[in-house]
Amino acid sequence: MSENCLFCKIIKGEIPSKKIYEDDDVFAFYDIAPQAPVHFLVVPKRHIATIMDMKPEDCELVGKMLYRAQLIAKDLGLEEGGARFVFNCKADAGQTVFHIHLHVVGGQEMGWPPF
Ligand code: IU
Repeated sequence: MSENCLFCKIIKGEIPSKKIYEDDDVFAFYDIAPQAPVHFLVVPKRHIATIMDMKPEDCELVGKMLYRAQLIAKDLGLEEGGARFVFNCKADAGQTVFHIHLHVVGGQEMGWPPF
């Protein structure tokens, strides 16, 4: 846990969120400002600031995030149409919260490239 991290506070319940799922390693909740009909975030309970701060020992944890994200996506009706699974990393990608989070957006067609 990191003292002033917004997502650490959400995980601890100090800041409210619309929780979807929680286990010992990961936490998932609806994004407060959805960018698509379905938009949720999957975060690790362990504080990792950016994807570029990943260490070898984080590989299994990030795999668990992805695994859980696709299960939730299917539960929320995205299996047929698919979804986008995104990590924004640092300034150029628009990362605003420095605790890694996997965005899952879906429920509509999306364009590419995303800028
Ligand atoms: P980003 O990839 O760091 O830009 O994404 C941060 C996301 O966190 C963004 O989509 C916000 O809407 C979302 N969020 C949230 O769900 N709850 C909050 O209390 C805050 C941000 I602050």
